[in-house]
Amino acid sequence: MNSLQHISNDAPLSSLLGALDTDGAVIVDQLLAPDLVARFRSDMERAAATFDHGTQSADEGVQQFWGATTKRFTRLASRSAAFTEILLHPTLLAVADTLLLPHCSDYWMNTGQMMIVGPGEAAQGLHRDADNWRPLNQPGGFDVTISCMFAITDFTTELGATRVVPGSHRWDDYTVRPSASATVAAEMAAGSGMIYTGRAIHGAGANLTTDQWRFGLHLSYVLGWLTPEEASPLGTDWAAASRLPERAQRLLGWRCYGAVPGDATRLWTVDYEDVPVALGLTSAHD
Ligand SMILES: O=C(O)CCC(=O)C(=O)O
Ligand SMILES: [Fe+2]
Repeated sequence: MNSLQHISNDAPLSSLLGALDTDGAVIVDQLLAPDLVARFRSDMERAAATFDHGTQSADEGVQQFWGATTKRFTRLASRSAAFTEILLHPTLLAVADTLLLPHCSDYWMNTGQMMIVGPGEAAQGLHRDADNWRPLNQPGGFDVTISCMFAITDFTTELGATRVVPGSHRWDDYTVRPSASATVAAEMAAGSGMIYTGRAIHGAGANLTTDQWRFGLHLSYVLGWLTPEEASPLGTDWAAASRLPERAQRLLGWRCYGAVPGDATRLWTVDYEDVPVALGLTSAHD
C-alpha cells in the first residue's frame, strides 16, 4: 500500500470505521467547511506568531519528539471560538462514541494541540500515541485513544505530512520498529482530517521546504478514566469555558466523570461534587 484510503465527508460512518479498522488510519476529505478552516487558521496564525519554535525542555527525547523548528501550543479553546466547533465535530464524536464508549462511560479531550512543522524540520520518531498508557497498549488490546490530525494548511510530503504505517495497529508484536520505507504520507487538502487509532504507528514527516510551515491540529480523545496528556481545565479558564456548550465543558475536564445510572463511580470531583457545582460556578447554559 502506498497511500491511505480517502473517504468523503458524507460517506456512511460504517465506511469510515471499516477503513479505520483495516488500516488504523483513514483520511476524511473536507471534514471541515472552508469558512471554519479559514476562521480557525487565522486565529492560529495570530497565536503562532507569539511562539518560538522548539521546546524549552532540556530532555533530548522531548526535543526530538517536539521538533527543533516546530511550533506547538495548546489552550485552543481560549484562543479560538472556532476550535469549539471542531472539538464537537459530529463525525469525530461518532467515531469516539463507537470505539471508546464500550470501555468507559465518557471520554475527554486528550490533546487539542497545534503542530506547526517548520522549514527544514527532520522527521519525528515513529510512535504509537497510546504508548502514553503503555500497559494498556498491547497487541490485540482495545482503543484507549483516537485522534484526528486536521490539515489546516495542505498536507504534502514535502511539507511534512504525517507518516503512517498502515495496519500497524494489528501487529502481534508491538516491539517491532518499522523502517521509514514502511510509512505512507497522509497527503490531504486543507480542511481534511486523518482519523487514526492510538495503536497505529505514525510520526510527523520531514519538512523539506526552506520557507513554509505545515499547520496541523491534533485533536484526540481518551477514555475518561485515564489521565489525558493536556491538563485542559488549567489551560482554559472558567470565564472562557462557561460560554461553551455543556458537552465541550465535559470534554475539557470541567465536569466530573461518571454519573451513569446505577453506578456510583465518580472521578475528578471536588468535595465529591461535580466540578462547577463544588466551585460555585455557573455557566451560560445552567
Ligand atoms: O505532526 C504530526 O504530523 C504528528 C505529530 C505526532 O504524531 C505527535 O506529536 O504525537
Ligand atoms: Fe503522535
